[in-house]
Amino acid sequence: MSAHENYNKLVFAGPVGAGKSTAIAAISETPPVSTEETLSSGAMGDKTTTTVALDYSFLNLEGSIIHIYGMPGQARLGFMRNIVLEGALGVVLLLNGESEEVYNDASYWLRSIREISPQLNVVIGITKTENNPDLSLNELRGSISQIDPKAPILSVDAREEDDMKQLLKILLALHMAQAV
Ligand SMILES: Nc1nc2c(ncn2[C@@H]2O[C@H](COP(=O)(O)OP(=O)(O)O)[C@@H](O)[C@H]2O)c(=O)[nH]1
Ligand SMILES: [Mg+2]
Repeated sequence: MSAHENYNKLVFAGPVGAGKSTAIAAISETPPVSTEETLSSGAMGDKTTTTVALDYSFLNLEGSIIHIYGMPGQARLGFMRNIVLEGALGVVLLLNGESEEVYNDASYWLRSIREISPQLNVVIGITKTENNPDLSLNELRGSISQIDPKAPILSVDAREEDDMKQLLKILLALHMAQAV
């Protein structure tokens, strides 16, 4: 029996500004532990802080305690990704749907996760889509089809608890399907 048998760990990944810290705050029952620093070269829009180390929180999802970690988005903290992914049951990849880089980000982040953990379940949530009417989820599916054609892609709002819990439930369902 593994010591981690009942340790349900899920990770939020994605670039700076995708909504990882927002998502973790939205689903947390207690205020999340988070390490933020002021962005050195001025604010990105209205965003003046960014996660340096990681966000952590937990929630009770349908009777199970789920531990949630946010992965640092910055390239310079890329060395931390495999540490944060250690023991995770799955990853919610959040991407900023407002960004011109969203298609590149999708393949870049998926590839990065797959390099560390080839079998890990990933569900993709695209945030801020209301600000980008031209965004095509089908085009996004196309951009990741070589890497992970089965990863579900949903348009979500990271501020909405229900949206974020839906992503977690999809991940847990994928995990259960794998486990049997
Ligand atoms: N419109 C919109 N804004 C969002 C959404 N998710 C996050 N934000 C905003 O985007 C900014 C960056 O979010 P944050 O959680 O700090 O991103 P992180 O760098 O991935 O942790 C914050 O000002 C959030 O309020 C979303 O789904 N829709
Ligand atoms: Mg953050």
